[in-house]
Amino acid sequence: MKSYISFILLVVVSFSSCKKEEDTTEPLRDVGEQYVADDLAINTYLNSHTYNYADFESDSTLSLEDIKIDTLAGDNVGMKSLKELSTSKTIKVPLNDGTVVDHKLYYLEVREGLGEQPSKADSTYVTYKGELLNGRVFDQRIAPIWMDLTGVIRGFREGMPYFKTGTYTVNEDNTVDFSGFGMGIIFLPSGIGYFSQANGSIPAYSPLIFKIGLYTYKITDHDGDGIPSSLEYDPDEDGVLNDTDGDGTPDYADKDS
Ligand SMILES: [Ca+2]
Ligand SMILES: [Ca+2]
Ligand SMILES: [Ca+2]
Repeated sequence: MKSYISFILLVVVSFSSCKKEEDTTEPLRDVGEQYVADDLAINTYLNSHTYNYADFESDSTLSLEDIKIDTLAGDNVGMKSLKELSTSKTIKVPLNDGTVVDHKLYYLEVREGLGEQPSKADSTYVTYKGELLNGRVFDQRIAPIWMDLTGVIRGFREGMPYFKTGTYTVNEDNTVDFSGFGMGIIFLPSGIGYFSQANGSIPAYSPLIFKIGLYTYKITDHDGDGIPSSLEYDPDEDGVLNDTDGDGTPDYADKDS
């Protein structure tokens, strides 16, 4: 009986503490202001960190787990910073009020692949490791998986086309050996990540780091109309998906447009 009562109490207490949390939820932050804060945090990180790039120049067998990001201190003084090694790309993020906030994505090629570059509407076979700027790993795939880029966060989708696939051979037992696949790192502000949504161990408003290995890809045609999705998805790159007939279904997934 006693334990029954304390169970009821526990349920009541945890329910009311949940409710209290909801009441104190902060209002949605301004996308432009958050971007300025995120870009500053990303630049501070890029300027103060490096990675073991010399290892990748001399050893073509290294994989994603061998990428070691470290601070530009001690033995690393004199090495190139991540900022010097990376390139930025501006991504247009349209808001509901019709304005657009430009977001910079930074990408860095660890190893140029021997194959081809996917488009942001294709399906890719990838390994990845997602980290926060504080180094905490929030997700990783050591064995490659298929990811349809139209179904992932914008920054991941926009970053992938900078990398190249590898080559592969199919063995007699139907296993596949990949070699010379591209590897790189992307750094994204929260506006092209999860923004205000906390997700698993990712707090709201977190800039994200993804180390990526791109094994192979498939050109996709989501609506099966014979036109590849890459040409129908967002060809003018304004962040608004084309919807020619205005029925709310974007062209790449709309058979009749
Ligand atoms: Ca199509
Ligand atoms: Ca568009
Ligand atoms: Ca449509």
